[in-house]
Amino acid sequence: MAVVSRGFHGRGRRDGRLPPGQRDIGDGFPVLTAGPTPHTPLEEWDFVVQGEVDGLHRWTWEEFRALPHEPVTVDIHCVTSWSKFDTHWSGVSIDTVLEGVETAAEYVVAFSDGGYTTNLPLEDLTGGQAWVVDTYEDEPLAPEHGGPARLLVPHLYFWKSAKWVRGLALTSFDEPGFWETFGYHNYGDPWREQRYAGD
Ligand SMILES: Nc1nc2c(c(=O)[nH]1)N[C@H]1C(S)=C(S)[C@@H](COP(=O)(O)O)O[C@H]1N2
Ligand SMILES: [Mo]
Repeated sequence: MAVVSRGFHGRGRRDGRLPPGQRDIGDGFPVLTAGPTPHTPLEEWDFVVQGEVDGLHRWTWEEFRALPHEPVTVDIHCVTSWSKFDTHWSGVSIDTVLEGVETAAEYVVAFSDGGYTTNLPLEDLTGGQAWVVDTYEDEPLAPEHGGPARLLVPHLYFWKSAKWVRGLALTSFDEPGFWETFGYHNYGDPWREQRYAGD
C-alpha cells in the first residue's frame, strides 16, 4: 500500500548535492553528442599520454583493460541543466595512467575519436578526481555514452568528460577545446555555475 517510498530516493540524501540552476533528471540519461558516434574496432584502439612528457606512453585495449580498475560512484552535472545522482562506473584512475610519466606541464587537452577535445588543468585530473571509465552500471560502456572508454571528471560540467577518449596531450599552455572555443566556460565548475565564458 505504500505509495511513496522515501529510502534510497528520499530527499535527505540529496540535499546539498544539486548545483545552482540544475535539476535532477532521475533515471534518465540523455545522450549529448556533437556529431556521429565513432565505432573504433578494439584492435585499433589505444590510449596515449603525449605532448610535453618524457616519451610516448601508450596502452592497447588489452593493456588498458589489464590496468587496475576501481569502482566510482558520483553525481554528474550537464551544462544543459540536468544532473544525475549516484552514477556507477568502473575505470582506471588518471593517477594510475600518469604513474611513471614525467612532465612539467600544467594543462591537458583530452582528445577523442571523431575529433572532440576538451581542456583541463592537470591538477583537476589527479588526486582521485578523474578516471578513464569503460563500465557503466556494471555493463560495458555503451557506444552512445562514450564506449569503449570515456573520461570521467565529475566535479566539472559533463562536457569535460570526453566520450571515446583516446588520449591526453600534456601542455605548458592552456589550449581551449571544442566547446570552450564555442563560448563555454574554460573551467566549468558547476558549483560556481561557470557555464559560459565570463560566468
Ligand atoms: N567525444 C565527445 N565527448 C563528449 C561530447 C561530445 O559531443 N563528443 N559531449 C559532451 C557533453 S556536452 C556532455 S553533457 C556529455 C554527455 O554525455 P552522455 O551523452 O553520456 O550523456 O558528454 C560530453 N563528452
Ligand atoms: Mo553537456
